[in-house]
Amino acid sequence: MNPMPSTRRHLLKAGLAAAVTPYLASSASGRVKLITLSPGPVDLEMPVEGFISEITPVENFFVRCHTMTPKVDAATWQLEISGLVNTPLKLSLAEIKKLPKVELIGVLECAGNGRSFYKPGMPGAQWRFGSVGNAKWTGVRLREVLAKAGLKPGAAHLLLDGADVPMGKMPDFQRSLPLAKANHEDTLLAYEMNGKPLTAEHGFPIRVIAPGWAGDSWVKWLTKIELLDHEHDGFWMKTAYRHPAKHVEPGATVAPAELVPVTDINVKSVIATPGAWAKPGAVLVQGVAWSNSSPVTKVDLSADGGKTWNEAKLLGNATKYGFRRFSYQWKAAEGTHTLMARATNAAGQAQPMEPEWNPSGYLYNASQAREVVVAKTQPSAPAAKAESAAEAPAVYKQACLSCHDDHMMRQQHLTRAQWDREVTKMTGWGSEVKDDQRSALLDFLAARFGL
Ligand code: HEC
Ligand SMILES: Nc1nc2c(c(=O)[nH]1)N[C@H]1C(S)=C(S)[C@@H](COP(=O)(O)O)O[C@H]1N2
Ligand SMILES: [Mo]
Repeated sequence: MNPMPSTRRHLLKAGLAAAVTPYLASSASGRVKLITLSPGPVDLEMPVEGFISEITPVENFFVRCHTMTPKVDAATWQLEISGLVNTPLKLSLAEIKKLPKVELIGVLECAGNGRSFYKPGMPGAQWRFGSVGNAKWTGVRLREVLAKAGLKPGAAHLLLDGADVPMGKMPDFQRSLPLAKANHEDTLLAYEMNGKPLTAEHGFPIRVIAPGWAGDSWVKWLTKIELLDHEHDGFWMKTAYRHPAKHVEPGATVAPAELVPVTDINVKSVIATPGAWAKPGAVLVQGVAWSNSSPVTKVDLSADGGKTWNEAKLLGNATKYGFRRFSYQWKAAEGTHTLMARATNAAGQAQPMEPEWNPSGYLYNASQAREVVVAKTQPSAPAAKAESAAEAPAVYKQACLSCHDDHMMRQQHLTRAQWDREVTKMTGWGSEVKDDQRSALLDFLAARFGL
């Protein structure tokens, strides 16, 4: 949707409209308590205990929003198809649902999943393992919708826009999808997730399903498809969601010309159980593995930090794009051990031991090292790190807490130079910081939310 004027009133209204679903912890129902990275824009991640079910319940499914969650009225909602088409169209939800119904099980993973593990770190949502989930999506093939409009010669990319409205002067979240991916039989416009209408947070009434590709292409609250003869040149295509095509050294500065859009996700696995402590004897190691459009064929397990490996058992259903469960019987002796899982896909790609660092921290898939203390009794939890008591200057409250709260800052671990660039990004989006306030603000950000 087009940006609205950046009035203070709009910012306040957007802030109040941020609906935060109260996720409750309950092990009986298989529900886990999602970790709140930010209450608004809503960013929630699934803790590792959730990586136990093949299909992720909607209540356990991570949420990633670049701006406030829009409220869409299904009765008046329309999908507009325009640009290089023979017949520009506006389709209602009922008209879309008349097309052949398709079901697909597929993993949705945020490109930034695992960002918090990269060293050196970078700004952005500091995801650990859980900005990924696997759902059954029900909808229609995107290519069937395109066929209704008929493509003109030269149509090569689909500009996708949702009903979400940017905050302040931030660029609208708009993405483009190459025609070949849009025309793939598995690329859908979904209206259901796990057999129920999409929830507001997951894109009601319609979202894009781009199996095998990272979440940034899975546009939510879809309202517009415009056929273009070029890749869209907005911020979320040309600046965000790009990574170097070749290996770069950690911490390197990479020229924009060296960056390509993020597409395929990587083969990966997460260990759900045991947690940080287990009793000596037989311990069941369980988790899930997933991949891009080349399915997982094997998961190896190590209980000695990667020195020796044994094949884990694959459980449940083998689907092209879904989670694959695994388990492994571990004979655990007393002591501290490092469990690791390493998934391999049909194309022969395997998880690396070292992460492939890139400037924005995308597509992390290094093998997870899970330290487990094996002892008869549970050790006491290590003391939490005390927060620095740096005093907030007045400018912090006015300039930084008007769109979102300090969850956004608390999760970062940035140097003063990185905070400087972050403040430039935010002032570009509408935060007001006077020249003579900037230094005190940066001192505070680096002291309170620094390395
Ligand atoms: C005009 C509204 C607005 C103001 C004012 C604002 N922010 Fe933000 N900020 C946002 C939005 C929207 C996001 C979420 C972006 C996303 O999810 O991609 C964000 C995200 C962030 C993040 C997460 C990293 C990132 O870049 O996405 C940090 C850190 C942050 N803001 C810090 C600040 C600081 C420090 C200030 C004060 C100098 C500030 N913000 C003022 C809108 C604002
Ligand atoms: N319109 C719109 N679509 C969007 C987003 C957004 O902010 N706005 N976030 C994207 C990103 S970055 C991800 S990872 C997925 C997250 O989907 P989920 O919140 O349903 O898990 O939605 C994508 N679709
Ligand atoms: Mo994402």
